[in-house]
Amino acid sequence: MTVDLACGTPAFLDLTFAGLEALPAAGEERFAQALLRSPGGGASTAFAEESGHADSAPVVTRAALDPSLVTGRGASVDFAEQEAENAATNGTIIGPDRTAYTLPGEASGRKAVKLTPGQYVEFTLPSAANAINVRYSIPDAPNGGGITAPLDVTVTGGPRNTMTLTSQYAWLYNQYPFSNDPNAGLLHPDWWITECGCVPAATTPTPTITKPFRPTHFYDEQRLLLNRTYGAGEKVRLTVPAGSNAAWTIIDLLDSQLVGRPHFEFVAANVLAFGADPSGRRDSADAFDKAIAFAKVKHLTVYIPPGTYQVNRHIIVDNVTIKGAGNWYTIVKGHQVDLSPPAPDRSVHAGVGFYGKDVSVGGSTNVHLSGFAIEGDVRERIDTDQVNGIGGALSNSTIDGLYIRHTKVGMWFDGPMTNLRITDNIIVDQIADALNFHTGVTNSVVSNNFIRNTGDDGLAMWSEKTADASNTFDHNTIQTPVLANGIAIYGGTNNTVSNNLIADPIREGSGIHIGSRFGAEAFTGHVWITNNTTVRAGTFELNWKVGLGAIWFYALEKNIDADIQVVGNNFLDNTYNAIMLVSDFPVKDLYSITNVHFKDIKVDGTGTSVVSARVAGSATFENVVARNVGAVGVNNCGSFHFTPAGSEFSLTDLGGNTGGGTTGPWLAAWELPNTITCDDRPPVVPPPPPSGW
Ligand SMILES: [Ca+2]
Repeated sequence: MTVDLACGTPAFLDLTFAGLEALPAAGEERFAQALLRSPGGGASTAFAEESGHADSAPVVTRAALDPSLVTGRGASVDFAEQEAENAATNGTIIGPDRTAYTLPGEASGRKAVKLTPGQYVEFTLPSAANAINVRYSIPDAPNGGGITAPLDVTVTGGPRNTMTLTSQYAWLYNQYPFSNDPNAGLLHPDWWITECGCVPAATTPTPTITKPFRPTHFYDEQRLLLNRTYGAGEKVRLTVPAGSNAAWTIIDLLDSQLVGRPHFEFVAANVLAFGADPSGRRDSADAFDKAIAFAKVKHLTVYIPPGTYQVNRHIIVDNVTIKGAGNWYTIVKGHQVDLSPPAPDRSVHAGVGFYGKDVSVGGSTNVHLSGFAIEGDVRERIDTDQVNGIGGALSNSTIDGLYIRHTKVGMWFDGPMTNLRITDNIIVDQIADALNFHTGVTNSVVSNNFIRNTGDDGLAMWSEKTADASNTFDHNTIQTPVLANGIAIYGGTNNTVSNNLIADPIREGSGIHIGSRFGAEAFTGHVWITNNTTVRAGTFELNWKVGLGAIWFYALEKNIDADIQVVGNNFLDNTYNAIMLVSDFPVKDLYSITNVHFKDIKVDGTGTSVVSARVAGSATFENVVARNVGAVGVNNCGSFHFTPAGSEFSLTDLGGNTGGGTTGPWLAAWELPNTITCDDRPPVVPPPPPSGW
């Protein structure tokens, strides 16, 4: 979702000052201390450099955590993640740091390894592998647009491969919808910005704005099939050649895996028979269309054999099955095409994508896509461009085993539509969301997908105009969305978010978000948020200048009063609070959040409180167990009237709410039901790393 927080007034700044007079005396001192912190400081430790260590026993992680801490959560994948900061290197470890606009802040685990030419990082394979994926960052060109630079890959006893790294898909700057120009002035000088706490165009003298302004989206990733299979214990060394043109190369992590043989489909409409070019030199779009038309007549599957196929426009799919040889082998790759004049849908660019028919012409049904990669060429965010990997309306359809990168949104659906199953896909390096169910998507499932490095929400349901209903996001892994949230639900009916693993959201969002905003329909029926784990979530909201919760509820445009059950979730290493319920200053007396129920929750480590309530309403708590809590258990501001009746937000203790931290039990009797404890910027106490419960 487009964030709109940068627009308008700094409401929460005003609001907090309004709240100052109501603070208890002890709180005033802490509040004053909090104000002295730098705006971007977050809960992070200062940018620390330390030299890497030399031992090389493999440390396999999931979202930079010991896998035993996240058993059963997130996607089951066929690769092993190893963080560079745990590998052997003669480079320099950067981080930990959770500050937005920094290289460690966007790294998995908030740490990475910085190499200069001649330096290396070396990973020990934990199991047999014939393929790797490297997540990395290299500098932008001085005037934007990216550079390419080499990275040598050697495995014990094997030949040298050289990857060509690129920053052409990385490095965005400035205000929404962002720019590739590091030297650009403000895109919206008439918007309030947090950096000066002012509207620059309306301020005299004009404030000096540091350039590049708000650099972000630093990382990209790249896959490589090795020449043979290497055994466990063999060493993958990534070396920056001494003559590299990149001043530095940051390695965040390595994934390694054993890729199976290509899949062949012998009785099929093979795209090669219709003129497709597996070398990628000639455009294959028309050949794909012909194969699809033939397959429909003959009731055949369309097969795309191993190869790279150039496709620079949408392939329209309806009532067809398309299979590739596997997403390591069959790559459908496009380059961006300028459209002049714009297309009827207002797109000014075309790009590769598989699209169902638009709902205005009936949508598509019975589409089954599997086993190939879609690689786009999207380098900037233009929200009217239809340059998504998958799009349109797809009812009664399946999407399985795709790998999608460098598109605007991996999969963006415009309903109404129903019964779509999306399983076992990898979506990385997106300009915006990985997946969005937009408008009336129903009875659909998104399961076991792996998502990393989106430029907006990882998985979203956006009930604009028509409610999304009876959908489930289950067992997905979402890492390092550089903007917005891991999973966001904007309105809708009877939707479920279960068994997901969400790590390292970076700014203007958090792990799980339930938001009444962006013109969404109301939440009705129930919302079930069950058995998810978040880690290192809760960003520092740069405009409000408060920390967000790992899960946050936001009543901006309507009440949130559906039956919301938050059960069995683990919130680990929360940067600020674990649970936030919030409204916005101009509407704080209009909208409330009620009927939210928290049960069987584990909170391991909060920089500040367990619960932060900055809205009118109520919630119940049962068996919410917390430890390593950095501030008072409940930050209760209500709707900021601070009357003798107490906060406008009430908590109900249903029992079993134990544990706490530096300020005692997290849910102490004195806090109930609605004691005002409003202290929005307490000192952040970074918790110890999560451990077994
Ligand atoms: Ca890392």
